[in-house]
Amino acid sequence: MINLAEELKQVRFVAIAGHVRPDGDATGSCLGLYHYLKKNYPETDVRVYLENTPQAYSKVPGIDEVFHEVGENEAPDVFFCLDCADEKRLGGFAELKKRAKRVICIDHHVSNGGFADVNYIVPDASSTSELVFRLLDEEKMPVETAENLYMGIVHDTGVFRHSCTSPETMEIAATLMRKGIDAAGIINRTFYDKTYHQNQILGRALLESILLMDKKVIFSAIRQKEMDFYGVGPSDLDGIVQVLMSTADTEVAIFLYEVSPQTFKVSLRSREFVDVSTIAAYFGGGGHIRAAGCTMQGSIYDVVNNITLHIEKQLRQERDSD
Ligand SMILES: [Mn+2]
Repeated sequence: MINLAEELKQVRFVAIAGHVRPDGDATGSCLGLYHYLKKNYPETDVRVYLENTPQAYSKVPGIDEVFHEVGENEAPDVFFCLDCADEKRLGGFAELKKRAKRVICIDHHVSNGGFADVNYIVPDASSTSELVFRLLDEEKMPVETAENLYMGIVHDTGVFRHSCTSPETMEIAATLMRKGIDAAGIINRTFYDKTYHQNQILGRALLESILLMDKKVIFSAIRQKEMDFYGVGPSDLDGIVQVLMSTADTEVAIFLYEVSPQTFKVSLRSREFVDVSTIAAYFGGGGHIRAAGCTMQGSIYDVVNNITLHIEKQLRQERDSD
């Protein structure tokens, strides 16, 4: 475990960054740590770096203080790299890692090989936000930190539903609630609420979805021209794969969206047996056992065909081992 007080002794500039296309956990863990350090280390210059965050996070405490670019001469004494399985996931903020005197990585991705000077990696933790919580002194935690960490846990557990939700996760959530956060508001505003257009494109994805492999797999895809028609971008498609996965009796949900001609971002979810992280890793992506993603080339048909071969193989092994 990391001793924060020890790490931050006489440190002047601390930078914190999360992964590209920040989700609730990347945003929540970064801003949760940010508010804690700002309150307890007033002499230290603390900055958070994230790419643009979804509109749904507009009320998240500290979101307006986030930097989106690295300044020319910014060289942190300590750099916290949160929720990133590898250096590539930092995107443009990898520059901070390069310039930093000391790099501390806090993460819960299975694929994280430990690329920092100090690595706190716990693959079975619900979220990076949960891991940040474990490093902080409860008594010194401002409510803004509690709000952010709660958001991170809520998002990565799918509101305490996914199998990564442990009794300890619930205990941490309870502690955060006691800090006086607006728990229901955070869940509704940042997780469930959708704009009208986001709901329309979700409806479209559901209408066009197809059951494959004896109804074990559900699949849907959104093309660029459909996104243009509804006036939405990639971040508006968050959560679609989860709704597909809620189809009873399916084991895997596959959701694709087109990023350029013949190139698709692929999101994978599984219910119980299939390890989608190894499938995503095979195609150059990564993630968790039940939630992973990658980018693939070819027609929609090619992409789905390639993925289902891997699913088929895993399900066959599962059957044979019975
Ligand atoms: Mn995470």
